[in-house]
Amino acid sequence: MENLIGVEAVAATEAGAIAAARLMGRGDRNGADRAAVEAMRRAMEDSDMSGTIVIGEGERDEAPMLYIGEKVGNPDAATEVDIAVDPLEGTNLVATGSPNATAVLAAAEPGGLMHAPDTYLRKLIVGPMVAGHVHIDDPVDQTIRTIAERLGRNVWDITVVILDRPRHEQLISDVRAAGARIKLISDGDLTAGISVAVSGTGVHAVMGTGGAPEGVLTAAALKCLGGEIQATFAWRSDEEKERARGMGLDVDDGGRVYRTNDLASGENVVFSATGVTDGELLRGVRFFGGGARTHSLLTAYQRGTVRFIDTVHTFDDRRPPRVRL
Ligand code: VTB
Repeated sequence: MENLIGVEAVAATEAGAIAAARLMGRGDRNGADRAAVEAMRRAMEDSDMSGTIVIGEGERDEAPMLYIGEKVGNPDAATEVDIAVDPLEGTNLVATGSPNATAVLAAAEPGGLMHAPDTYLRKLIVGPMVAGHVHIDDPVDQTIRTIAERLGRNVWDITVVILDRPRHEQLISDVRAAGARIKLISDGDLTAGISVAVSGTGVHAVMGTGGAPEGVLTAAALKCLGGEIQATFAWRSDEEKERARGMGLDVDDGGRVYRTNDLASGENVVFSATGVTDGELLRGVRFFGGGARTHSLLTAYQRGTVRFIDTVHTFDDRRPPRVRL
């Protein structure tokens, strides 16, 4: 299953990335998002899987496409999957041409990905060397010290990514006091979370509160790449809790810590991300006369494969692709 779905998954994220990248720098975050959504949905229509969206653009009444519960792909296909998408992670980043926007999709057997409501999660994300050695409720300085030890570095060699939000004031001062470096980002804790599991990206941890849907997608990626996410729900209102209850979640869980396998419990998990704008992990879409080139990460849990896929797309079939090394 993972091989088949992997090909479909990367085709979908590539299509979403190309469509969004066309609108880079236009100041139109909603337009870029819409373009990615439409392109990704079209790509799935052409696919050989029968999918149900479990994480998407929102609930049916608020999203015309890729809403939670929507059936996508080919209903007659033999392979049934649950799908989590973030067609454009970092809409603002594309609107301003800033780094690290990606198009993301994860798939698993039915029930293999948590149906997370659109609320917040408080997150601690670490890479494979650190997984199992930290706890989200430990003091920040202890966590930073453990990360440094596990990576064989000094604390001042550690970089933590944090969403630049007023709610993180205390966290930021704690990380500073612990002596680590911080990268404040305007958006995109999902892309940062994946980067933590890939050495060479210069990102060693993600801390703080961000979107719950992004948390599930991060878990799908980390399940395949190694590394760990720990998260607790951070509800904003009773109404949110009520909706979550309707999705079958225990909202009075006493601050339960959800781990990678709670958020992405599937045995067959596939995760694909394609760069929209250049970033630490992936290059952005590059357009040339009659085509484009994309850079993706495709990983599959059972198979234990991590593929970096460099694809040349030809838009004009009268012109041969201009393939360059
Ligand atoms: C978070 C983060 C995402 O949007 O959801 C953020 O997880 C929204 O947080 O990666 P705010 O409500 O504080 O803006 C993203 O950054 C996606 O762009």
